[in-house]
Amino acid sequence: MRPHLGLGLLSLIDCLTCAAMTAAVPMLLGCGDPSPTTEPSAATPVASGVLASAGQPHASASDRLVNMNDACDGPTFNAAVDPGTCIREGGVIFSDFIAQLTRQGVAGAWHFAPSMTAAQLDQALVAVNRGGEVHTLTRVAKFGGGIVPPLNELSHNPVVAPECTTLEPDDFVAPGGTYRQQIDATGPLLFQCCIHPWMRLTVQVPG
Ligand SMILES: [Cu+2]
Repeated sequence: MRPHLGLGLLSLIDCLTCAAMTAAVPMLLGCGDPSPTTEPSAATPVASGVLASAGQPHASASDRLVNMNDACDGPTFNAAVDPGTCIREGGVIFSDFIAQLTRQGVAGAWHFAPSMTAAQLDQALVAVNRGGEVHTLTRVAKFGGGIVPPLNELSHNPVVAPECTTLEPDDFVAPGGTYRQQIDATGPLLFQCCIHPWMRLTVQVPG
């Protein structure tokens, strides 16, 4: 019955991570009341224009939609990690999530859809969080670990992606939230979730 140790550890470190970032990130991994971090609307230019890139927020019919998916089971995730970690029910229970990660290095229901796409310069990626947990869509030079050490370990991502260490509050996309990322470079662009580092997206942008 070792899950207890594992869950306790995850919960502890998760909460430490959370506490450490609380000053800069009011709502994070479920340590606070969930509230949408990014709620773009026609009247509100997307705050995430402030992202890494200097590109301007730019609504377009040709935006590339990316779904952020997960299958967390609220009751078990909230009990194991923190209340508010997961707002959905009826998915993968926490111990199965950990078991999948332990066995495969990924929990497949936690993914971006699509995981590969193509886009043109000047288009934008629009990520919509369809899951029950917070996710990020963070552009990285190289895929790596995120901000939750136990998940890095279980997913075999020991080297933290530097970009995951400089996240801004609006990089965290709450369930139901939306996040916009302007495409401002060519080549294969890599994006990952800085919480669940096996959630990855590659965008091919021709020159
Ligand atoms: Cu995630």
